Amino acid sequence: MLKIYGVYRSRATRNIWLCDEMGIPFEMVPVVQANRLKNPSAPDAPLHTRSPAFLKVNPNGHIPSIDDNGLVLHESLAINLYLAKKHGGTLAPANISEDGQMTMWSVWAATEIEPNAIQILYHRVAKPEAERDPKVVAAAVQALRMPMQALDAALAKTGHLVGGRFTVADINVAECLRFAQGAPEAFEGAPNVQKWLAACQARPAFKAMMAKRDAEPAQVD
Ligand SMILES: N[C@@H](CCC(=O)N[C@@H](CS)C(=O)NCC(=O)O)C(=O)O
Repeated sequence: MLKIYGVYRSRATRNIWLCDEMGIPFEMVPVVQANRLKNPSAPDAPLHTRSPAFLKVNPNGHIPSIDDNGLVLHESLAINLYLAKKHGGTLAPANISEDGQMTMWSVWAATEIEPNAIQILYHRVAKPEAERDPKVVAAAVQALRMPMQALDAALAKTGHLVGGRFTVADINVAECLRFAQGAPEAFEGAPNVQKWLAACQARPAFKAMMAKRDAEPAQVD
């Protein structure tokens, strides 16, 4: 069975959401972020991103990784593209042109959206209030203006990114953009993005994934 190394409170959500959408059975191998542990070198520490055993799986020391019958892959968005293509169906590219577009949107999300969106997550939601810097959020929101307008225009015609239907590209972009949702101002003037993201997040597979994520304890030790 497909193994997903990671925890729900990580980018593994991207792969879990896709697997739930496509009905792909998987087993979670719990690996937590080392920086969430008080003492990662304690002998009884849970498997984490600096554990020698996990570094054998992913020498980058990041989650998620997958093991699909011996094929080990890293990078959440690449994993989703691989799983969609392997299992086929409407979420997968129907031809090389769609494949190109889905790859483009996934790389776009990783480079044009995620680095700024994650700053919003850190400085509006994740960090303790005393460590949050509103200037970092303002700069990230500003940097997201153009890509957000580009996304809004791309969604105008069909409400989806590729092929006029919900695909792996929607999951990959929506998951990167989720990190920016702590700053509603980043979505101002982008009504198509707002509508599309709400529709993506209303899907039963997304809701099931988020319910499990929210049920996972935020405190790990
Ligand atoms: N580009 C990678 C990023 C992976 C990543 O940074 N994962 C975080 C958790 S969401 C992580 O492993 N952090 C803990 C660490 O780096 O030790 C991907 O999309 O899979």
